[in-house]
Amino acid sequence: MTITDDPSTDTDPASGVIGSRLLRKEDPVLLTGEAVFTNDMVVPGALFMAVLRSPYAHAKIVSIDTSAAAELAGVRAVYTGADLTDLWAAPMPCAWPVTDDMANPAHHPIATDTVNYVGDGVAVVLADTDAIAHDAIDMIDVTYDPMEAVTDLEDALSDRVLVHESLGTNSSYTWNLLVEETDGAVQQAFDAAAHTVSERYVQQRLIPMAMEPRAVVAVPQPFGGDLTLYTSTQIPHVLKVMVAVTLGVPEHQLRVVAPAVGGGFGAKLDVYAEELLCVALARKLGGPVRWNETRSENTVSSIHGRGQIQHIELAADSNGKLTAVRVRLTADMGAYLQLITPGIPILGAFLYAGVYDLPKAYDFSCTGVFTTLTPTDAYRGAGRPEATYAIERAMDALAREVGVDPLELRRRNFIRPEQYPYEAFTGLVYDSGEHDKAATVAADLIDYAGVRERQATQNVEGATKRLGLGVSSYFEMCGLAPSRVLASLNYSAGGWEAATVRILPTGKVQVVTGTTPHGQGHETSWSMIVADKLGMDPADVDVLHSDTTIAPLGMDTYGSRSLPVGGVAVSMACDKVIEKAKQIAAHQMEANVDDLELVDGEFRVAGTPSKSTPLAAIAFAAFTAHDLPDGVEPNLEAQVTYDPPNFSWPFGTHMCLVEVDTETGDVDVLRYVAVDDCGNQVNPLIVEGQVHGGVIQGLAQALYERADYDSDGNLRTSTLADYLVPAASDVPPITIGHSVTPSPTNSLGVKGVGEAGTIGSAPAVMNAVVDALSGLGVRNVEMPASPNTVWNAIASASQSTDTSHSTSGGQL
Ligand code: MCN
Repeated sequence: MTITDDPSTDTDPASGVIGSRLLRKEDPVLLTGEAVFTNDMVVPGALFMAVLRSPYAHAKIVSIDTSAAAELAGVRAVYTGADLTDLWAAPMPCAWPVTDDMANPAHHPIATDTVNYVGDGVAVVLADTDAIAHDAIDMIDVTYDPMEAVTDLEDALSDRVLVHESLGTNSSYTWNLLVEETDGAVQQAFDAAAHTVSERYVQQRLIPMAMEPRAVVAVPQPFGGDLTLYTSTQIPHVLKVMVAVTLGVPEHQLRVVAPAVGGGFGAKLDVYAEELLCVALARKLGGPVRWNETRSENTVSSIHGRGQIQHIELAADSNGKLTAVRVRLTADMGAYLQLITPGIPILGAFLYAGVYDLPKAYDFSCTGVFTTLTPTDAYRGAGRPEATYAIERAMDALAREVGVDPLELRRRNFIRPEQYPYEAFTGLVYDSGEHDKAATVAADLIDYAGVRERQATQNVEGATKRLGLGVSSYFEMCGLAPSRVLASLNYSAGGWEAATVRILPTGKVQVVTGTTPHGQGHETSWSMIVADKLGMDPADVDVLHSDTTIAPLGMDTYGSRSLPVGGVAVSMACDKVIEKAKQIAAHQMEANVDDLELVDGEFRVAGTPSKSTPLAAIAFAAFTAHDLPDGVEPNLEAQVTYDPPNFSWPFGTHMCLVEVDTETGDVDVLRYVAVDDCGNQVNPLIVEGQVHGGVIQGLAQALYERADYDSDGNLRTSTLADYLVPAASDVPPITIGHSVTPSPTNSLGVKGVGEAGTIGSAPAVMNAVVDALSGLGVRNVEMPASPNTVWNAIASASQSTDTSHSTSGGQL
């Protein structure tokens, strides 16, 4: 793997700690194997749970015989769904009922009468060891009456076979967003357009594949009703509320802790059956219960991502300036609605016009459809990579239609810097952006003009190694808040975040954050924010998180929200602490509060630098409380709960250079350039790490990964031998460039970056692949662009002059 950076474009830390490339505090324990993951926890007396999973995608459960399993030595209990119905106070939660009439079948942690996907839980065993529990589930005898599987989205839409008979339909909901300046503006724009394109793209299902599968340990206290749930989750705070509601556990007696998580990528932003089962069974039996997911189990029992069929139409004037966008989506919900399943495509609904200046002529509709496959839910980017893919692929199609270079077409359409803050067609206000600048940095880094010249000489008739250059300009809509805007989308949670900053008597600092880092480096970043504010060493700041007893208030980590919401809350809490400390300092220094300033960790009287008191001394004085001004409480601590005024809108341009071998279909990524503008950067090293990981995830969707099902609903890619996660040797050279356009909506001027790489990359790669083959008549290649798929696309293009519209079915 070669990852190269362009140091000339690094953020220059003008002063202080923010902007410096501090190594992550989190890494030593992870790299030395000292970190404690949930499954590392030693819990004496815990029973091990194993789940028997359905081998059928769709079947009635006729009978279950658990007698042999129950008799196995070391087995403590065996339960079927019917045995456990009394434990559920409510069905498993779906927190995003996107429409009032959304169909949502009741879903419990263990099936009772039908199974609806391969991997659906049918029975559980509790045993003295993990091995005995797994042996025992093999001894449970289930008689199924198989039904036809529903694996094709377009077939599912026809309701030929119903996934849930009681619903009478496979459609969960249809969500519309029609924005028109005047009635019929969209159709009028299409009627009047000089150019139109109509494209169909398939977002294949992906398996998130975090480094660690999931694990759960539920520990009830021996005396009293308190219970601690340790789990590999991104959302301990949200989970706590949901466990309380679903199981009827008194919330004040529940503590949820996320030890080292091992990556989540959205898949651990959920409330899973096994979490509810462990808590319910630990309470029922009065002792600890634990569960550890195997890798193959993970491929069917943790959520999948993407899974959409996208139809996008663009209308443009004779210069290629967009005049209307129409989108029709069919989104695969899988068998059930998990925590935010139905909302994922809706998160993309606002981005199908990308970074372009579109008049009020936008027509979006999405239908969520049930299939007999593993439920889908958030996967890095969650709706936004899908939207970006569609608009960016369609912009290339439009460029071919208009007959201009794809970068030039984008430049004609970019929202211009002077239009910011920009009220978009949807009514959302984009905070800041310089799209042409980001595109120019990217074009310079990849030598855009030079590559176009090389193409002219290399991609000639008969050439078997063809160069392709792909462009993708994107928005990453993140830091989703304020809460009242989320309410208007029917989203059940808020968008705020909480932070406490506590200066201890000796001057060291504790930060308590409601974010739940699981690879994003918040301990480092939040320390840097505090160090910068208080004028101290980041090593003297400790960041506490991921435990609902230590950090009772929080909304957790997803949607690239943690810095623009949680990090800003930390900064605001620092301001509050400084204000209090200033009052104490003024009192002690017999100075006017307004004359004091905090410089390099000490309060100085403006104009009299010799008169100063260290912040640490003020902290000690606040602790002893011997001599505080009237009305000032002891100790230095402040809490802030911050609900931002707006989303944050990072953006950027990615470019990819590929060489495609037309004889083998092999795609070789020669260069990759990512220019991501996330406003001011707290730690450019972490930003780059986030971008690298994200780019590789998008590249993996473009070239390698696909959850491949047969028509009976069996997952054919249930091991890492079949599901092609890219290896380090598959990763191309990545050049990172930056542009920095601060957000005007928060005091740090920051925007999120956690999903940017994933959002920008898949369309850049696929546009490059299609660009390489455009001389052969290829207009579309489906993802993943495996050698076989590419070779077939070339072969069918040679038989047909127009392959721009795929005619494959609705299987993802
Ligand atoms: N950062 C910065 N300056 C900026 C923006 C971000 O220094 N202008 C830093 C932040 O301080 C933070 C990190 O970058 O340390 C990411 O911040 P942010 O963009 O706020 O994103 P979140 O922390 O909310 O992370 C969520 C995001 C998502 S949605 C997924 S999915 C994802 C991702 O982060 N999953 C990950 N990155 C991951 N990285 C790892 N290792 N593992 C995962 O599961």
